[in-house]
Amino acid sequence: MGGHLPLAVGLAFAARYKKSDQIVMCFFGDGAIPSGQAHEAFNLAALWNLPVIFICENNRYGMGTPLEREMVLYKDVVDRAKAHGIEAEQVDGMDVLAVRATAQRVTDMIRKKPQPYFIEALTYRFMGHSMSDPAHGHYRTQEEVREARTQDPLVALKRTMLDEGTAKEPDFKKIEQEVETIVSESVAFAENSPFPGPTSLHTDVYTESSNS
Ligand SMILES: Cc1ncc(C[n+]2csc(CCOP(=O)(O)OP(=O)(O)O)c2C)c(N)n1
Ligand SMILES: [Mg+2]
Repeated sequence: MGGHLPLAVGLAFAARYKKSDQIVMCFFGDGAIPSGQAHEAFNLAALWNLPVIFICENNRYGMGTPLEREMVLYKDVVDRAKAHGIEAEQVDGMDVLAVRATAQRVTDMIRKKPQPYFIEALTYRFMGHSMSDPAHGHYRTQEEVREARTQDPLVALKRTMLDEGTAKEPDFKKIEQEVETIVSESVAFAENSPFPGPTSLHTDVYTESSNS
């Protein structure tokens, strides 16, 4: 958790070093915010003005712990980034089109003027954190989850698209069937594949040499 933030900063440094116009987009949960490596990453990204967009999916809980029980002086997560001199803004993470517009505007801006940026997407997790966490857990009420479900971003987008006439009900049925097929084929592929051998341990992790 949070271990990839310094990697994102390293990749942004590589983009700068190679004089490419690449931008790194780094996604993580609210649970990563109080971790040490997150703050080291924010500090270096700001200090070296690197082209990395930090995107925090703030769903109000790190596993079963509400944010206000994780951080003293908890208010807005964006303030943590601002404290390191990183420009930051909140977006309604339940609004697909708002997230898209924000991502577009921020990437356009950073391509013109490389710098780190922080986006806090305010969202919610309908399911438990993992298999060991029941659907609503002991840390929140069923009512809270039910209330949040009324804001489901996919349902809301579908409603907007139907209202605006950009898609029709059969279009969604087709997408749902395609997704069902991809998922069941992926499960069958995984279950029918041999277990990876010990020699695969370093695959895509280390490389002996690379000129690319
Ligand atoms: C460095 C580190 N510390 C602690 C953990 C244990 N841990 C696993 S998930 C988690 C919280 C994750 O919170 P968040 O990123 O908000 O994800 P969510 O529960 O919302 O899915 C913690 C503390 C970990 N995986 N790594
Ligand atoms: Mg979370």
